[in-house]
Amino acid sequence: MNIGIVCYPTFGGSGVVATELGKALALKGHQIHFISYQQPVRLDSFHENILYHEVNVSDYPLFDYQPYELVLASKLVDVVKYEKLDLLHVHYAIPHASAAYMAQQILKTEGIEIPFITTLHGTDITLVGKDASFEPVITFAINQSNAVTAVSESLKKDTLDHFKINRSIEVISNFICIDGCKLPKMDAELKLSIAPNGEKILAHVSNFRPVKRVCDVVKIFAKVREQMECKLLLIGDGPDRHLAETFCRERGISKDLVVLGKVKDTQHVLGIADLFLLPSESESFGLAALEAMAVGVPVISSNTGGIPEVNTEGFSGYLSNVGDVESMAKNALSLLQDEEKLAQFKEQAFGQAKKFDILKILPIYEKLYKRVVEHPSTF
Ligand code: GMT
Repeated sequence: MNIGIVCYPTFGGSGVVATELGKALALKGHQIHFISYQQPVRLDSFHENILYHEVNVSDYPLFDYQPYELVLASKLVDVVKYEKLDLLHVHYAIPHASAAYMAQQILKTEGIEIPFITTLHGTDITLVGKDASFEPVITFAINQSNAVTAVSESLKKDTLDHFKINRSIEVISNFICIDGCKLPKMDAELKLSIAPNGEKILAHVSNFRPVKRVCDVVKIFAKVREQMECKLLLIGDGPDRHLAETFCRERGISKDLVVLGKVKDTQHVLGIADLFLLPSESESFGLAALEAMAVGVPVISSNTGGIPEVNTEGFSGYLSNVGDVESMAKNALSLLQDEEKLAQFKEQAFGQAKKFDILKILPIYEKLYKRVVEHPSTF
């Protein structure tokens, strides 16, 4: 099949999911065309069957804000027409679903039918989408998509609760590439450089937006550190990074804080961690937690949104109410202070991640693609 994938190219989970899905489809022989304003971060080398089409937004002085959606729609028309695409799969509703709809309508006037699938990822619904100024366009674009998927049951429910949806939404869970049955080997040299005295390592990966509650991450760390030697590894960057750094400086614990910034191969670094912290305010799925579990790292998280569909209480980690840092720190210590239990949870976290193996999810997407191409009317 000849498939166009529209996504954000940045470090966010939706871009990662879109890119990994495209790479896996290409390996199965599909022709994949990524369409975005920048090369997606996880698409950093040549892959057979994959092409990248850049959406160039000019800086014409008349516009204070460049009309990205229009430029994207024009690019989609061009790529669908000249690359003879069978299907568009857009990740994140804003503005990708409405741009795809516009391209579809333009192409229709030229006698070209192109179905599009919208995958909802989270903040497009839970935060941005609920903003009244976006609501009519999002509702319309979701309802007009030829198929809509959500990455968790929780996100499907949120979408149905907050928008006037008059069509079906299929849940296709996020996935992870599991390489073999055994836990991948961790980088012992890296671990030694971060924790030279065998300190336990807590890790957090995010875009450091307020919804991630980075302050809770450092509060949990500070509480654990009162009881035992440990390090906190922060991966990613964003608006609340300075809050974490300031918190640690004020408490004199900065020497145990390691901020790595935007690392591309997060799983390589996560492999040296003992625990992953995800205390988010809202989270449709929690791909970062799944990436941690896939390298055998148990998760201490909040119980919001789709996280309970990923992290199983008392098995792959522990879940607490949003903001309950006492409980999260207690749960973290119960694992870190008991080597046998920690080893068992590491194995179990890996076992849990295997349930989300891409090999299980890919055929579900392929089946949906086939159905939509053969019967494009919305369902
Ligand atoms: O985590 C973010 O804020 C980024 C955002 C995105 O779209 O890139 O992530 C959302 O999509 C991910 C992939 O489906 C999910 O794993 C994240 O849980 C979701 N984020 C939120 O719901 C806050």
